[in-house]
Amino acid sequence: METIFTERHNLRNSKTELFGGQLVQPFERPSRAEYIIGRVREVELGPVSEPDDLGMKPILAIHDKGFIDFLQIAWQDWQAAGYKGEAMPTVWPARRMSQRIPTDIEGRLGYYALACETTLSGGTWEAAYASAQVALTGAQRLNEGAKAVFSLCRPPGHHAAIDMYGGYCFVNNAAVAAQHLLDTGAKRVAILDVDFHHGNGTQDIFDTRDDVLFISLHGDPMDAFPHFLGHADEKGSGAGVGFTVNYPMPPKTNFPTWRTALIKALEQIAKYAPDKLIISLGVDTFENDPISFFKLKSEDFATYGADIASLNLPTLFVMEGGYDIAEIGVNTVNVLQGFEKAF
Ligand code: OKP
Ligand code: ZN
Repeated sequence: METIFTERHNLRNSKTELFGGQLVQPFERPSRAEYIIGRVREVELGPVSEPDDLGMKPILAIHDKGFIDFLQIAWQDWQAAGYKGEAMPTVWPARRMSQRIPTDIEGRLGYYALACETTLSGGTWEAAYASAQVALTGAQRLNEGAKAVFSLCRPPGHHAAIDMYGGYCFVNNAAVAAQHLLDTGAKRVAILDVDFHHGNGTQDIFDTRDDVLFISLHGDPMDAFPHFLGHADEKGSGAGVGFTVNYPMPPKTNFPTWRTALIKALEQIAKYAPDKLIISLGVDTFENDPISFFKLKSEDFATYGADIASLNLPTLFVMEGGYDIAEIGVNTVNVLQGFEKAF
């Protein structure tokens, strides 16, 4: 399997994350991608290629122009305001308040952020742009006939909505890739999100649509980030009713329980008969993940990779989360090898 990767992910290297009331070193850090690419090379998964540059158009096919403009200018405006730390919001347009976009940078941060653990820092936009190109290049490879591709995206994307960033995400890489596939011939695309966290951004982007089936397996939002989306009764709206499916699961969920939900999801995908499949691949379901509460073991990742292969669909793996850095390479590549051996 070919991997798409660029060192430009290193441009996303913020120094702070608000966690437990303290500013700590971010869990989402550059070494994550280095461990993954290291394992890809160690097991000789396949060639590693640089992304092509497909430009801004496919990003703006998903995201609001004002939001993307904001991501590009926010760090400069924050510094110009004289602040010493990294950029984070302190105020939001909460219930019954105005949704007018403020002029002041603090107001704009609150308008465009869905969470404040994720700071904006120099290079963030450049890395997020490159990450989207990694996903888009993977989608192009499927169009050229590849059976499966690994887009080693960093920063991740599934929490990013049309006009909101947060949860370590800025541009929704999987959504941008899905739209690109639809714009280049696919009639239907399925996105299966196996990251521990609910893919609120992806769900929101495709909420009203029937040309993308979105299915997510995740920690119950009653107990886990992003807390305000991902309940089992969210099934899509308008023309999209029935094309959003959520499997929230409780703390300590083990692989047999998780796999039962996966098998149901795979049956729903098979019935939908998409032209292409995108996996939002987070390995923070691992038992030792520092910020998550599922109990998957390293060998389980290979097992479910093989389960996904049984769909026999052209498949794009888009990297999302996973924070046990020592094991992130093994767990991620186990999914890809499990898939390849069974495909
Ligand atoms: C990004 B991805 C835990 C706080 C978690 C943000 C998590 C973002 C996860 N107490 N805050 O889905 O892996
Ligand atoms: Zn996650």
